[in-house]
Amino acid sequence: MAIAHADRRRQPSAAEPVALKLLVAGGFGVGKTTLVGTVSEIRPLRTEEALSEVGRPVDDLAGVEGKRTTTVAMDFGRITLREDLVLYLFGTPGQDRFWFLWDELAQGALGAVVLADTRRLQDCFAAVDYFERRGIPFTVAVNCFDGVQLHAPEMVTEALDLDPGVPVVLCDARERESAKQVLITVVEHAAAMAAGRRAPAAT
Ligand SMILES: Nc1nc2c(ncn2[C@@H]2O[C@H](COP(=O)(O)OP(=O)(O)OP(=O)(O)O)[C@@H](O)[C@H]2O)c(=O)[nH]1
Ligand SMILES: [Mg+2]
Repeated sequence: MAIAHADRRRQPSAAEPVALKLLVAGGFGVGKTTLVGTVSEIRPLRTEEALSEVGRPVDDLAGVEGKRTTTVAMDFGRITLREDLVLYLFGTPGQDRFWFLWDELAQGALGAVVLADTRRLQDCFAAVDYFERRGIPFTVAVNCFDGVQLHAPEMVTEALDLDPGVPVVLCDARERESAKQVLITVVEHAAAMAAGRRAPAAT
């Protein structure tokens, strides 16, 4: 009887959603905080500090001249993709001097979005390297800032020297549906990678 009882308790109830952790990474000022805020159904936690005159030589504002603040620890948001699937989003700080926080944030992450700005594609190299090295499935999402010529996803794959399986999508971080589609792409890619690892192709 005691065993049967314990077994029953181990079954996840249908009403209990699965919670997954995703990271939103990328270079400085690519729209990470914007994306988390756009999709989050709770008021996102932000850790913004004003950009200062002192930081001017290192904080490259080309293309985002209107930017007044920067993330110094993380962004946090939540979105329910389906009634049985909740995503917790952790936006990373974009500036190199906060790299030490990434290992903490990456713990237990199912996958990641690497946001990129095609005007400054090189700024996301470090994030791509980071996830490749750790085997964390990621998707590159190109944030299409207004008035900027779009590059085809294939060109981004080539420029970033991505493995052919890594999805590249175009998005607008300010549009909820667009941002949500990015997250769905990451979850599906991570699920496909996990399935591939469980059942390696017969050699
Ligand atoms: N036109 C346009 N502006 C955007 C878009 N996404 C973000 N922005 C603006 O770009 C600036 C940078 O956005 P953030 O979301 O703060 O960028 P971030 O990646 O979190 O920046 P850090 O945390 O400092 O690295 C802000 O002024 C946004 O309003 C977009 O898709 N189009
Ligand atoms: Mg930010």
